Amino acid sequence: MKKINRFIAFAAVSTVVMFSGCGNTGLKKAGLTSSDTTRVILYNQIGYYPDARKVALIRSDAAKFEVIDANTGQSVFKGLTEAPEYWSFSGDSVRVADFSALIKPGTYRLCLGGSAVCSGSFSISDSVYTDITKASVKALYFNRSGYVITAEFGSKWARPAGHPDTAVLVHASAASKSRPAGTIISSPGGWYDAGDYNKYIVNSSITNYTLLLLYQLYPEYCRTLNIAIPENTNKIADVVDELLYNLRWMLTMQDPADGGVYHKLTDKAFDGFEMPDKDLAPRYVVQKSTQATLDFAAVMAMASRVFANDPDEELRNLSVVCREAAGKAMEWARKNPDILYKQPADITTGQYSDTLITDDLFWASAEMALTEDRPGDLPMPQINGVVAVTPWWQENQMLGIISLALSDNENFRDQSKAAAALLESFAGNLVAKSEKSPYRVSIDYFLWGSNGDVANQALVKLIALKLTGDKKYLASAQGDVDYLLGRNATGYCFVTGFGHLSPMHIHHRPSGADGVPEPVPGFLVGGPNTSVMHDCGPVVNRSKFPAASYIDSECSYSTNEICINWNAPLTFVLGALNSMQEKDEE
Ligand code: 9MR
Repeated sequence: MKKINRFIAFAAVSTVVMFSGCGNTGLKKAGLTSSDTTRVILYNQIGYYPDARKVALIRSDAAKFEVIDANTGQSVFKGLTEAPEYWSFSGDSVRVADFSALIKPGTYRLCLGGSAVCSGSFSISDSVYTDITKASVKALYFNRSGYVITAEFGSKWARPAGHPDTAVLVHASAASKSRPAGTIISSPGGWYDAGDYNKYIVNSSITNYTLLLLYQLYPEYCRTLNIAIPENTNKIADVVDELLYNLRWMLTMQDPADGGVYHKLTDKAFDGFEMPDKDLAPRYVVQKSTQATLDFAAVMAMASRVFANDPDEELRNLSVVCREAAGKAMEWARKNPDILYKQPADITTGQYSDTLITDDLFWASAEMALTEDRPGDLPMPQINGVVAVTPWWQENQMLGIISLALSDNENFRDQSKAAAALLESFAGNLVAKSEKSPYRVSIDYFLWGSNGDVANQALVKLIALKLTGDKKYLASAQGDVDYLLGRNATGYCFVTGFGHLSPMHIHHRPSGADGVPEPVPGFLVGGPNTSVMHDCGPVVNRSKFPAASYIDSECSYSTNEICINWNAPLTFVLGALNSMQEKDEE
């Protein structure tokens, strides 16, 4: 466990000073800084672009608020809060404080009228999300498996390499004629999935797709996004270098003999909270599954398309390799359409299993048809039959819809139109939900990884914005960003290393074992939900309200773990916003 207690860490940056009178005047007269330790003011702790919608939430009776310049204490905006609204998911009532009209760049705090309760500082600036976007990509670098994190790139989070994965055992469940159980294969690289040291194809697929999508839509922006990773000086965009670290590992998970893809590469059981190089347990590739093979085919087909005409020769060459790998995987999946993943008795790590894999089939079919330019392979009824849901690892059909909707291949005109209509209608419903929600977000279900769902809803809205140019999608996506960065029922900015109240005790083995008080930065934690109420033991109680049921404790794997598939949509959303802001266009 981290040595710094959360309360102490927070108290160090803030002190509550309550006195009568307007916050601004009082603060100035007293020459004091005060802050809202009781989390009455829920706000985006990083900030906003000048022209963004700016909404904070107030959990008190305050009828008036003002925004002050954080440096001078001068009041720059005065407003009235809206009537309180009760949110059944958080069990509390909040008032909207809208200060969208404040557009002047600066550093500010929001104070409640009639008291000295003020938020911490936040910025209004054109480059407000630059650092956090870079950090969200860098977090994946920190999770590289089989890789030394040097002090040059990792500063205090430097660590030796662990899990070379150059001698991995074929588990009995994965045995084949050419690779009987116990065969040793090499499968190095890739990212650790999360707080554990295992690598899973299903989750890698959606994660890699999401980052490829960022590069597909905003290649110029990606090329200017400089991240301090060792590949920084090569000609490839850093975010692509980072995603290649995992994509190349994925390629090694395909059995060259038949095209089938192993579901995961793993220890037999989760190990303790130790550094990667201390975990010397044998590693296994486990069972080929149809789900993993279809997801693999989908992301390889996508990668092949995205890199096909890249200015970089290495990526164009990789495009050919990915296309071939996708084709072989699809062939295997056609021959083996229903091999569900079944956790072997001696393996207890993450499952990423599913009993319904029609979504995976649709996603792979759509990506393959686009890559091979075979519209006939994707008849219209298949698209019309898709049920729109927020994409996540278990229901990934919308990824195929996104690819189709964005396609400019004339041969897919009908499919593309239908996909765009489906996506717009779904995104429109999300916007309508956020407009009605007291917390101004679309999320109305809280599963393990709810923050990933919020980020993916923002992603869908930004795709709808791209397709239509309608700014309502942008305003609603901003609400999702605000939520993730602090305007939520817990008051936490959910990205490590950012905000005034940020997770300190994440369920992440390196962060727990490295002796550094601060967690590895740039990770989005899973967030509130009630699916596992007692991951910290029977005596630790969490809120029964799902949107508030979060605890910043290392033991809370169900709310405070980090995971590659939650970071990827955060990177997409922030990157897309940055790119649009820089170019001032959709
Ligand atoms: O994100 C996954 C979540 O949807 C599941 O409910 C949960 C339990 O199966 O597993 C989560 O994924 C974990 C994976 O199994 C192992 N690595 C850590 C992942 C995030 O907690």
